[in-house]
Formats: sequence, C-alpha cells, structure tokens
Amino acid sequence: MAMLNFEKKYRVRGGTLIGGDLFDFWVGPFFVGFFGVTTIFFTFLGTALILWGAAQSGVWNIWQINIAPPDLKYGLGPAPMMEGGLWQIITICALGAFISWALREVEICRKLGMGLHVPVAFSMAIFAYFTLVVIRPVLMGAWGHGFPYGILSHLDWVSNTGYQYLHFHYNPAHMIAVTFFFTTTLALSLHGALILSSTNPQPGHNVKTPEHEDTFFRDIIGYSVGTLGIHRVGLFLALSAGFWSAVCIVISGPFWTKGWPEWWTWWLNLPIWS
Ligand code: 07D
Ligand code: 07D
Ligand code: U10
Repeated sequence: MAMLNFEKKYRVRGGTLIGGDLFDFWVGPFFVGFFGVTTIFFTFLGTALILWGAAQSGVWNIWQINIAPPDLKYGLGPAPMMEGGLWQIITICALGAFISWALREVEICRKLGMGLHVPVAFSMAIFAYFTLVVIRPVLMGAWGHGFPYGILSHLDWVSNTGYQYLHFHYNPAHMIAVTFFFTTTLALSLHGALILSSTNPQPGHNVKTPEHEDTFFRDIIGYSVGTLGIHRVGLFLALSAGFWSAVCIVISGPFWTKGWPEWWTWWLNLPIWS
C-alpha cells in the first residue's frame, strides 16, 4: 500500500523527451509515453513477421523456427522478402523496440528525478546486439554475417562462427568478457548472500547494520568496498562483460581472419626468446 501512495505522488505529467502530454499516461502499472507506443508498434510488427515467416516455412515447433539472414551474395543491399528480406525488416523492428524501451526508461527516470544508470546499462546490451547484426556485418560487407533468429539456429551460428576461428577460447577479448561474466556472478552472489545474512538474523536477534557488512569483508579479505561501492563494482563488471563481448566478436573477421590460437604467436616471437 505504501508503494501505491508513493506512486500516486510521482505519477505526474512531465519529463517526457518527445510528444509532450500526448501519451503521458499510465495503463495499469505501465507508463506508456511516446516510446511505449513505438515499443508496442515495433514489438507487434516484429513478432507478427516472425510468425508470418514461420507460417511460410511451415515450421511451428518453437525450437525450430528460423528466420535466416540473406545469402552473402546480397552484400549490404536489400534482399528479396523470403531470402533474408524478412530478417532485415525484423532486425529494424528489434532495434526499434530495444531503443524505444531504453528511451522509455529514460523518460521514467526523468519523471522520478533519478539518474540514467538503468537505461545506460540496457544500452550496453543493445550495443552488443547492434555489433552482432549491424557493425560486424557492415565491416565484413554483407548482412549475411548477422545471426539467424531462432532458438536453436542462433546457437548453430555461435558454434559455426566460433569454429571458423578454430578455437574461440583463444580470442583474448573473449577471455576478458568471460572473466567479467564470471566475476559478475561472483560479485552478485557475494552481495546477495551478505545482504540476506545481515537482514535475516536468527529469531530474537537484531537486524545487522552496514558496519557488520563492512567488518565481515575487512575480517575476511582485509578491505570492504562499502555499501554504495559494491553497486558501482557490480555495474562496472556487468557493463564490462557486455562491452568486451562486443569487442571479441567485432574483431573476429574485420580485424583477425585466422584462427585465434595463431594470434598468440606474437608471444613466441618476442625478441626476448631469441
Ligand atoms: C533471463 C531475461 C528474459 C529473456 C528471455 C529471452 C526471446 C526469443 C525468439 C522464437 C538472459 C526471451 C527470448 C524473446 C524468442 C524466437 C525467434 C535474460 C533473461 C528469457 N539470444 N544464447 C538463449 C537471445 C545471442 C546463446 C535463451 C536474444 C547471440 C547461447 C534465449 C538475443 C549469442 C545460449 C536467448 C540473443 C547468443 C543462448 C536464454 C538477442 C551471444 C544458451 C537467454 C536479441 C550473446 C541459451 C537455447 C537468457 C539457450 C540462450 C535469446 C543473442 C548465445 C532463447 C533475445 C547471437 C550460447 N538466448 N545469443 O536467459 O538456452 O538471457 O538457448 O541478441 O545456451 Mg541467445
Ligand atoms: C547480444 C543480447 C542482447 C539483448 C537485448 C535484449 C528481448 C525481449 C522479452 C522476455 C551480449 C533482447 C530482448 C528479445 C524479450 C521478454 C518479455 C548480449 C546480447 C538487446 N563463450 N562466443 C560470447 C562464453 C565459446 C562465440 C559472449 C563462455 C566457444 C561467438 C560471452 C564459454 C565458441 C560469440 C561468451 C564460451 C564460442 C561468443 C556472449 C565457455 C563456440 C559471440 C555474451 C565457458 C564453439 C558472443 C557479442 C554476450 C559475443 C560470444 C561466453 C565458449 C563462440 C562472453 C562462458 C569456444 C561466436 N561468448 N564461445 O555477448 O561476444 O552477451 O557477442 O566455454 O558472438 Mg563464447
Ligand atoms: C531490481 C532492484 C531492486 C528492486 C527490483 C529490481 C533490479 C533493490 C526495489 C527488479 C528485479 C526483479 C523484479 C527481479 C526479476 C527480474 C528478472 C529476472 C529480469 C528479467 C525480467 C523478465 C523476464 C520480465 C520481462 C517482462 C517485461 C519486459 C514486461 C512485458 C510488458 C510489456 C511488453 C508491456 C510494456 C508496456 C508498454 C510498452 C507501454 C504501455 C503499453 C500498454 C500497456 C499496451 C497498450 C498500448 C497502448 C496504450 C499504446 C497503443 C499502441 C499503438 C498505437 C501501437 C499499435 C500498433 C499496431 C501495428 C496495431 O535492484 O532494488 O526492488 O525490483
């Protein structure tokens, strides 16, 4: 109930980026806004096109639906509808929906007078997707380098693309990205566990304070990053994971065409060994 009173106080007009008062209202719990309308538009159209593509190929098994990008021969031009054109339009819809969603987050933050950290964070995911389906295909000269839209088919693409570079684990940016992903889960599990351990004491005991949290980490590793600091660390780790993912795929092809194990010959070739 407290939450509902709070919402009533802050659910006021203003703060929109575009459209003024036009869509400045709520439907149930959802803020609409200009970008809510564009989100619904792109999501509806994109989903309908995926379903239409599934109908055209007669595949209704959810795992096997596949909307493939165009053949490499179409380069960076538009492809016929059933030969990748559908993938191109769906890509535009996906980017339209993701960017609309991020801008709707910005409008909500502005209404609440909050920082833009959440939309900035989501933008890193959009950037990774944009790298996969726009930046890398453009650098390599064909939309056909994008990944196909299908639950299993996109896994085939990841595997095939990985093996094109012999052993993707040797991609140094992939190593950095994987390490950031692992560190993110480590940090989240430490933080979740620490908060629960101090706020869920044994029956009859007091809830513990941030001093207890600081002291736990000072005792165990000699340093506490602090209660605000851990959230900065978490955001940094997670955004770095997405950033280095984008780097690891954009350098594969446009900047390195051989197997990734071979990249490490610079180490063997250091003059120090000879
Ligand atoms: C838990 C938030 C909820 C989101 C969910 C995803 C759809 C797609 C579309 C039928 C954490 C909803 C899914 C709307 C339906 C059609 C056409 C987020 C949570 C539940 N992948 N991927 C999955 C996407 C890429 C990879 C699952 C999207 C890259 C591997 C799901 C994108 C590469 C594995 C999925 C995308 C890659 C998966 C679970 C976009 C490198 C798995 C995702 C837009 C990043 C895992 C069968 C999840 C799996 C998996 C969606 C891109 C690799 C279907 C929307 C090309 C190796 N991916 N993916 O929980 O089980 O995310 O696959 O870029 O093993 Mg993928
Ligand atoms: C792209 C998702 C964006 C999502 C958006 C939102 C909706 C709405 C609605 C639920 C980036 C979508 C929202 C649709 C849903 C509702 C209501 C996120 C994206 C905008 N790898 N690998 C990565 C590991 C191997 C290969 C990244 C590990 C093999 C290739 C990450 C291992 C080979 C590519 C990673 C491993 C190989 C990658 C993925 C282990 C295969 C990429 C995370 C333990 C033989 C991809 C930018 C990511 C990449 C990528 C981890 C193994 C190949 C670092 C842990 C050796 C080709 N791998 N990999 O990017 O960098 O998220 O993409 O072995 O392209 Mg790898
Ligand atoms: C965090 C936190 C914290 C909290 C938290 C959380 C992080 C400490 C205080 C949050 C965390 C959690 C709750 C934990 C669980 C979360 C996850 C595991 C992450 C994954 C999440 C999910 C899987 C859920 C995903 C659900 C989604 C995305 C919602 C889906 C909803 C929609 C699609 C509706 C969106 C609404 C829009 C776009 C605008 C409103 C629109 C409508 C209501 C529809 C009506 C439309 C209109 C009025 C517009 C008309 C449309 C038009 C004209 C277009 C028509 C076009 C045509 C072509 C016809 O740190 O603190 O606690 O809780």
